Amino acid sequence: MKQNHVRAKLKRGEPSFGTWLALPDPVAARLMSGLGFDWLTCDMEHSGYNFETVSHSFMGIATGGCAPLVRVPWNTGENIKRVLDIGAWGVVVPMVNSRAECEAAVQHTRYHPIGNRSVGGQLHAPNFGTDPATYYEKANDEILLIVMIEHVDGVKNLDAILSVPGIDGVFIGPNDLHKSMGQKPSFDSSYPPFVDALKAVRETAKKYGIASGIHVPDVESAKRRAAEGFQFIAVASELGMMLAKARENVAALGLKPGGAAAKY
Ligand code: 3PY
Ligand code: MG
Repeated sequence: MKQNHVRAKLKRGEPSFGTWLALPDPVAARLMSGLGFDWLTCDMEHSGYNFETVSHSFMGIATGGCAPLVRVPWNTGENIKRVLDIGAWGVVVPMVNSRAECEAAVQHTRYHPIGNRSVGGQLHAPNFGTDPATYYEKANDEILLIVMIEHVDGVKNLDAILSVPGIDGVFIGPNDLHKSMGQKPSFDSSYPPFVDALKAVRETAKKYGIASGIHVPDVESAKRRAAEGFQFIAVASELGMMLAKARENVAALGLKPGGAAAKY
């Protein structure tokens, strides 16, 4: 069975850079997979991805040597079981605000004796280059489980959440976190409760021997967060990168949004 290089890197204390996939498109996923990112996360929470488009995208991602991950739409057994059964190497679980919610994520993700994931599915074993029997034996050691802290309630309960056995890391959603603090959604700010929360997440993760991570909008912020000690770092999304480059080209040509359509 293939080793999950992302989980191994995080366990060794190294940073791991990837990006979000927001276009529910297997062709885009295939093309993104060969660029050198450690992992690609299909975002089922905030995009049009469904189980079918995720499973098709995984085929391309696996070919490119990237780890195929999914952010599930919500922390439910059905979501987590189905993305793992179609071949995810790991799950990112949004909005985990309490110990009970974190324990539920572990139960959904891990097979007996750690959790109660049901046995079944066809695509998990081939996506790890193995047979089902080996997959069932080794999945608990290879599947990456990352819980998201993105609400003030999660920050309040950090110790209770991050001490749950069976999780590999914690990932900060800075936009939701700002929103829960009554601030405008943003990837970064100098708002003191936000800055303190990031430090608390990093230090609490370290205390419990798990990796911390965060979503950033660009490479400069990715490097800065890695230098601070964050390890699981998501740099924007394929859609964000496409639009940023397109905007740059449009501006360089002196065009304005809607200008071309209005003329012709
Ligand atoms: C957030 O910023 O809220 C996120 O969920 C980023 O992935
Ligand atoms: Mg969020």
